[in-house]
Amino acid sequence: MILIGQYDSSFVRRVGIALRLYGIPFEHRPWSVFGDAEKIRAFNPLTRVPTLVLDDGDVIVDSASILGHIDGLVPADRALHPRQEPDRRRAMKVTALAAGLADKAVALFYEKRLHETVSQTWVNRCERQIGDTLAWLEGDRAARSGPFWYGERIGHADIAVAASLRHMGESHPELAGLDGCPALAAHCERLEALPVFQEISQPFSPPA
Ligand SMILES: N[C@@H](CCC(=O)N[C@@H](CS)C(=O)NCC(=O)O)C(=O)O
Repeated sequence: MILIGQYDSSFVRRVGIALRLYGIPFEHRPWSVFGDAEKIRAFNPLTRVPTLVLDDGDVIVDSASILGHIDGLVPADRALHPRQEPDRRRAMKVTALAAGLADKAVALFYEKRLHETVSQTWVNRCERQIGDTLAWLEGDRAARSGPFWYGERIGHADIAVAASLRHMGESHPELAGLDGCPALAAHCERLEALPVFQEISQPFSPPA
């Protein structure tokens, strides 16, 4: 399979990390959504990443759909999302909040960098959504003592939080970031130190 997109996207990165943790071989094409738009469009009419091209030529778009597919390729005891309730829905909530925070960080970046007239209303809204979500995630992580969000094993929730917060910090140095979020800061530091996070990694590179 082929994973399209650069690892400075938290969405691409979390797919790459999950593929590596599952031991699923893949080819990486680090195409930029701006500089390589035509190449990406040939596989995905939305011209977005991540885009995953399967060996039979089928194409899966959107990180949640891609991860749903690859989760189904591994035995239940290796899955990065718990398969039993209520653990499953709780892990999915943390994952969705982290991915949603990354969505807002991307939207905020595009607003500030790509719009000639920046809407302060939209900026305020994104910053409030990011701040409130960070506070929720900090509270939930601080209530847990294990090395990972749900105990001894890494999961999609851990990966999504660490990937999203690295992207947020690098793309928005003007925001408070993880100041005042010690549990999240420790979580991210622990994950970024893992070999798979160091390998599947790219510093944030703004669109030219
Ligand atoms: N919901 C999508 C979001 C992906 C996303 O926002 N990708 C960005 C790069 S970080 C992108 O493709 N931006 C180009 C665009 O939206 O036009 C997912 O989970 O895959």
